[in-house]
Amino acid sequence: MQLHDFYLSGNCYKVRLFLSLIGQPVELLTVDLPKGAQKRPEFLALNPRGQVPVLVDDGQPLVDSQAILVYLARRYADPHWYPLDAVTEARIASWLSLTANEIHNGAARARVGLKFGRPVDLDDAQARGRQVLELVNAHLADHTWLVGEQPTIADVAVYPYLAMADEGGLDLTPYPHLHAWFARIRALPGYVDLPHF
Ligand SMILES: N[C@@H](CCC(=O)N[C@@H](CS)C(=O)NCC(=O)O)C(=O)O
Repeated sequence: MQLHDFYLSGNCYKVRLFLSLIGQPVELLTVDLPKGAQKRPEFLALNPRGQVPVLVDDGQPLVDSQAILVYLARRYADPHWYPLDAVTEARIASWLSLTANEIHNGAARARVGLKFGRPVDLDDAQARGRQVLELVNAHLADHTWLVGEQPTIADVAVYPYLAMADEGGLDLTPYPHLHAWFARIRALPGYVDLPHF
């Protein structure tokens, strides 16, 4: 199994974290995003979207961090990570969607603007980021994990960009339930630390 990876990417970290949590070895292949390696023909042949992460397993390329979590959970992980129950699956899907839309366009985009110097509407991204921080903090006031009684891929998908939201200029101090959840995730066996600049 190989992961086409960029260390500072939260989406790549998400996959590295889950692989480590489930004890699945992987070969990391760095894609040099600052040099535009993700737009070269050989990479586009693997992922026409021109983005990392890409997981290659049994010769099959799989793109998009949420899709990769689904694949890894179904194929390799203990069922609690992605239970086979229609309501639970739908609830997990809703958090994966939140990650791909509201978190991507909020906390993640603000971080890309401040840390990678990309042109973004910082005020808009931070406002979206704060909305999600408030939403997830409120949800966690009476939930240990985002869905159900055990950690699932929803926690793995949502955690990275919220835990790194300060790198997008968002103040994390007003969200005690988020901090308690961060601590529960960091205590999981196999946890690996967030990427640092
Ligand atoms: N929905 C995708 C988003 C992937 C994504 O935005 N990847 C970024 C790194 S975090 C990337 O490759 N950016 C380079 C580019 O778009 O040129 C996922 O969750 O994997």
